[in-house]
Amino acid sequence: MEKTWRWFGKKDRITLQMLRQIGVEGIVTALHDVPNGEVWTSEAIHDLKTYIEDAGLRWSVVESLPVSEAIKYGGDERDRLIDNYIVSLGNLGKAGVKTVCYNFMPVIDWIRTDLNYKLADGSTTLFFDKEKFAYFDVFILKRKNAGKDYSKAELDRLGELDRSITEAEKERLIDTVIVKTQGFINGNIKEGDRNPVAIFNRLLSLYDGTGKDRLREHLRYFLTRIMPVCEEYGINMCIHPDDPPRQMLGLPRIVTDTEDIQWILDAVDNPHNGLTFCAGSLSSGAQNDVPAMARRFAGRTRFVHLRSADILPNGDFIEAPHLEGRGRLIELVRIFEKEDPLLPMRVDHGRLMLDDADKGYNPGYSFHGRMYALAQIDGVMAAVK
Ligand code: DNO
Repeated sequence: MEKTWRWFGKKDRITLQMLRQIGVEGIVTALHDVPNGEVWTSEAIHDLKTYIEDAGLRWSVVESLPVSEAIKYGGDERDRLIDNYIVSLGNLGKAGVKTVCYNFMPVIDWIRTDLNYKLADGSTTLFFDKEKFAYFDVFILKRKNAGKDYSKAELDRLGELDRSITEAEKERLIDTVIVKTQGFINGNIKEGDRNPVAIFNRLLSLYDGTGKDRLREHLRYFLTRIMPVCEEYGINMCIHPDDPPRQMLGLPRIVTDTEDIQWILDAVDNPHNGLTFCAGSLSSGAQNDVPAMARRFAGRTRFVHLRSADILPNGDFIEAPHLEGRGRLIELVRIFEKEDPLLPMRVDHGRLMLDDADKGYNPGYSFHGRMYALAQIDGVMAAVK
């Protein structure tokens, strides 16, 4: 597979020169300064592409070209926003950047409750605590009908937690769930926004009455409209699974398991409608047998995220070391190397280790942690080959 790395643009403290030294071949990035829904111009694409190529690398994958909320909930501006999306895709196609990762998660992208979960060796990883998240839902958002999603015993425990939690802990939870994890990728909420909870609740209300079937239809509509430009330029769209892969906060999620992915690939049965095989997201769902899914969907996979998770008996999950956990990455490397030795792959997330901690990296996107994982995967690839 092609060794790629998610790089956040010219402002990223991890420079392209550093990435060349650690064996990275291709760059995964986006025009992070362009607000969601606006056109990616040929000039801006050309500028970033040249910058990457001047460092001896190539722009392999766009992650992400964000899908605006109105496309997902089917708002009035939907067609205008899809028109813009088509123009951006055409501009990328003309520049020769032809693999585009995106997701179709309403309002909230990936969800974690703890960005610095301490491991015995002193490094830290990312963690999802089911109870803390339920607390956020019921006591902080105060979401209508949230109580119905939890058992009586769970609600009792939340009540207890409410008596002991401090204001600072609440603030940290809000900051983690809807600001720190979302700000750098999603555009809905940014660092520094006042009252993120109110913004978030307003966004949630846009999906009142939108269930799984409707969201699926909106995805089908979107894909059907963009397929012609993808065919014209040979662009492969790759949808990212939901993370974690299940319904959250009363929002529908439609990329959670084998049945969902099969539905999407069949709904628009075109080779340009492909998948980002994110082993990390899929492995945090107990229903998913990750290698079996890789075997089934390898032919429509256009991009791979190598990361792994472990699910704890109480339903919490933790991001596991890359060679451990439910992601079964060694097996995946075998499957994908055989399918397409040029398939772009990036190691996803890494621990905070050595001097990563105080560098202000985006959560999950440390330098040493990811470099360590990349070296492990590099070794696995060599052995498999
Ligand atoms: C977080 C990732 C997400 C994901 C994008 C894809 O680290 O799982 O940023 O890559 O949502 O669109």
